[in-house]
Amino acid sequence: MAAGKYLLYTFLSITTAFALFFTCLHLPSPPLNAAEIFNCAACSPWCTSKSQPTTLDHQNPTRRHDHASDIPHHPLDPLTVQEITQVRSILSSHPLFRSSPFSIHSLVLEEPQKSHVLEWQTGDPLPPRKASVVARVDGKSHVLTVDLTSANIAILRTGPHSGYPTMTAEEMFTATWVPMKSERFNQTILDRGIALSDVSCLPISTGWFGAKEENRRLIKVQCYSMKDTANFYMRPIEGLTVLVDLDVQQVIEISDKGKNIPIPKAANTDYRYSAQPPNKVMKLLNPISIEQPKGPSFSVEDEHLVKWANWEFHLKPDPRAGMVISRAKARDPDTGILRDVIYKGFTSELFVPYMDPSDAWYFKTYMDAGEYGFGLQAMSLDPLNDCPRNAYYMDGVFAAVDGKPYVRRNMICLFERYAGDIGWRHAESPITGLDITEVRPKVTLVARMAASVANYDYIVDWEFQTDGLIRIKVGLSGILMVKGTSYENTNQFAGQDLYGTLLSENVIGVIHDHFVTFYLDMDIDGSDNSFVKVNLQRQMTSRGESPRKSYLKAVKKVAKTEKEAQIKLKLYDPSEFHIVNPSVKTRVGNPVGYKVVPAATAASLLDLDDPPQRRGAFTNNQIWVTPYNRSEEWAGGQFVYQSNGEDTLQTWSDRDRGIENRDIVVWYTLGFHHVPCQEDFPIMPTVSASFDLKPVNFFESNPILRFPPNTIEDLPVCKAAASA
Ligand SMILES: *[C@@H]1O[C@H](CO)[C@@H](O)[C@H](O)[C@H]1NC(C)=O
Ligand SMILES: *[C@@H]1O[C@H](CO)[C@@H](O)[C@H](O)[C@H]1NC(C)=O
Ligand SMILES: [Cu+2]
Repeated sequence: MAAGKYLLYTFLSITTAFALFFTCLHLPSPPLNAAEIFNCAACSPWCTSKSQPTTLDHQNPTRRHDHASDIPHHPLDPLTVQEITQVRSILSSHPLFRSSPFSIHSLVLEEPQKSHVLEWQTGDPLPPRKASVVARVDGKSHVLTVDLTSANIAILRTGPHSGYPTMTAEEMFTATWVPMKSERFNQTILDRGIALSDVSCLPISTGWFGAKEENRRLIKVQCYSMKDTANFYMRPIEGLTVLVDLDVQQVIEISDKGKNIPIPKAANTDYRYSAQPPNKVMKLLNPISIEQPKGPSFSVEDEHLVKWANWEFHLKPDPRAGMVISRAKARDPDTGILRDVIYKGFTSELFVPYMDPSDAWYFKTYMDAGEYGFGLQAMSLDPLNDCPRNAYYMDGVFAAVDGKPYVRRNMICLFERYAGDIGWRHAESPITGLDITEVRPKVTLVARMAASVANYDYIVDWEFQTDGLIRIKVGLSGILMVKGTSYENTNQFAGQDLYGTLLSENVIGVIHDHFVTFYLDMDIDGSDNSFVKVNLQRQMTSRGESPRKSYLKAVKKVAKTEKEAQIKLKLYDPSEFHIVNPSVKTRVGNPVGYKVVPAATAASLLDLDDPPQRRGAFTNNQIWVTPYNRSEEWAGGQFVYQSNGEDTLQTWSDRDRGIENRDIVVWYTLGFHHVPCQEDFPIMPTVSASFDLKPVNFFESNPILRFPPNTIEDLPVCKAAASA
């Protein structure tokens, strides 16, 4: 879902900064809370504040790391504060930028050629540092490469082309004020009995619905009443849509079709703890946290290189993708060698179409990464609630509209997760006389971010397991985008299509989908890989062959070209989806591989020619495989805003290029159909879905066989009463 921010923007920025300071003062990493000190006084020393691990000083969430002196250490490290400043000064001396006002829509590291990154080893000098910049000057979008060493600027592409760059936070903010430039807008608000000071507006991307909307950057602004609640999303001023020109920030058109629809009441909409009636607060649980008596087992070197158990990977924030995992390698338990698994993985695009064709709703078909910036919308994580104790927090360093660097604190967290699950086990029945019980607890490492794209919150987890599995999970929470209605009870509209569910008096939760498409450049033991469909087929036995009539047979088929790897999931015609390295075999001769393991998901049911689906065509299949091409990273195209769908994963894949035994990229789309229900009001409990990347004949045998079990000596109890 989408939308940046509104009238509240400045206010919120200030409170966010304030909250961080609050955090700093009141949540130091060693427990200083009186109860904790008391509890720990008599216990084994590891849980006192003195013996908290200090080796990972930087994992203190409250560190006020000054990024001014950061320097890059790895070819994939994001641009530093100094580098962004340098790019800005190179740009400002270029004729293109000197003569006219400009806006920077993206300013990120231009990653070196993959071959250079693969050759690079710790200690080598870094490949030349370059920035990739998307800027708008005089109504034209430009894609530039800025070389930081030579100060050269290469202009790669200049508009016009289908679509516009990601909006800047500044223009989203400005757009929300534009309606108030209109006397008619003000009058409409007043006519509905709402004070202008109570109005909060959202900048809503317009999608694309034909030629009449082209050659002009547009946004639709819709508003809410903030009176008596912080959850203004539940108080829509329904049917009022202001079409705004995003470049000149002027009202183009006001559509007002909801005059008779009441503003839903404020009662029971506030979700803040502080706003709950004190006598109704439910303290049903004791506080909980995991214990790590010897400290966490991961380390983060040079800010971005993560080492944990048998994994190593590079992790960085990105303004568009949110979080990027690169060069993920797993250590082979037999040889001790780090083996390539993923070259690069990230959230490439989202697609969130609403299922209401009426005037104020039809255009709500968000593509959050390319339109709003999935990383730009990721707010600071809340220590102890968003991520557990001992988490490491990574800041995002981004460029503002004027090219100046700014820091988004605690944007990503990294932590070890023990959820009480089992890594592997076996117990022998007494009849064998063997008396065996062997169990290993499952501990994983999670890299997490949470994007708040206005009302909605997307939690993205990359969870690494010691057995080689990687689980990629998306959690949906936050607040529904709701529609005002005159109905107060379901008995008032029998048989009528409301496009959703009545959630509360005058509030409809509109049906919608969420699709999240992941880019997965798999490099299994090297770059040249193949994609193999392992189709499970019913095989009939021949007459008299067996008491059985049928069994299942695995039929392997290597996809030779892209179209053979356009996959729609089918429960009654199931397949496994392997990415293998045909040149590297196990001891017994299987090609080493990983498989994509889908789980509960949803597919788009929109008509393929519906304009939103043309733009979101990357959701037409759940899996795609393309040959590696560094220009093909964003599934909805580079310029997604108002794009018409001519540059998507679908168009690339339809070229049907060869994908056998070469460097390939796998794309996976995770989907949710969301039919809102009353429990989603006034804020949604998290709903999650995931998929796995799982080793398949990658290791010679169970890679965690030799992990030791837990013993009581490893896990002393902090306080006797604590476990009672
Ligand atoms: C509309 O109301 C706002 C808030 O009171 C005010 O700042 C603005 O000037 C008004 N617009 C017009 C055109 O009167
Ligand atoms: C790489 O991608 C770009 C953008 O889709 C395309 O123009 C180009 O033809 C592609 N190159 C190859 C070799 O497929
Ligand atoms: Cu939803």
